[in-house]
Amino acid sequence: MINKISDGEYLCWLGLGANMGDPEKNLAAALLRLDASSDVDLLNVSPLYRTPPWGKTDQDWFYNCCASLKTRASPEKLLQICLEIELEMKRVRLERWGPRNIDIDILAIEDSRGQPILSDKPQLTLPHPRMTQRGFVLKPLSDIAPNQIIGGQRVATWLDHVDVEGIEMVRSSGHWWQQP
Ligand code: PH2
Ligand code: MG
Ligand code: MG
Repeated sequence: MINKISDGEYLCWLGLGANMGDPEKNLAAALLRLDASSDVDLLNVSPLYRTPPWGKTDQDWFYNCCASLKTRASPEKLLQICLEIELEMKRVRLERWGPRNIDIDILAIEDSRGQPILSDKPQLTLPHPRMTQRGFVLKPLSDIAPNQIIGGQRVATWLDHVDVEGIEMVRSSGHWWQQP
C-alpha cells in the first residue's frame, strides 16, 4: 500500500463491529458513509470476519473488520464523524460490551511524521486501550497493517499473543463492502 501522508494529514485505523440486524450490511453501510465523507480518504478495508463475542459472551457472534484512512480532520473531529455515522445509523447499544447494530472505534492515529497520537481523554483514548488484547481487532488489522507499531510492538506480534479461537474469515477481498 503506497500512501503518502502529507503535512497536516493523519493516518488512522478504525475497528468496526456489529452483531444485531444484518451485521454485514451494517458494516458495509458504515464504510460507505465513511468513504462518502469529504473529510475522510478511505485507504484500505480488511477482509470481513465472524468472531465470538468478547467480554460478554452470552450474545450473538459479531462481524468485525478494520479500515485505514487518511484525513486532515483532527482526532476529535474524526471521532465526531464516527459518532455521527453511528447516530445516523440509529446506533443501538444495549449495554457495555453488549449487542449493537454498529460500532466504529478509532484504534490508533499517527501524524505525517509517523508519530503516534496519544490521548487519555475519557471520550477518546489513543491507542484504543483494549485493542492489543482483542483477537477480533488484531486479526483484521493484521491483514492491512501487520507491521504497524502499536504500544511499542508490531500488530502481528500482538496478534500472536491473543486468543483467535473461533474467528473465521467470511469475506476475503477488501472490497466486500462495495458489493451491491
Ligand atoms: N465489541 C465489543 C464487545 N465485544 N466482541 C466481538 N467479537 N466483536 C466486537 O466488536 C465486540 C465484542 C464492544 O465494543
Ligand atoms: Mg467497541
Ligand atoms: Mg465504540
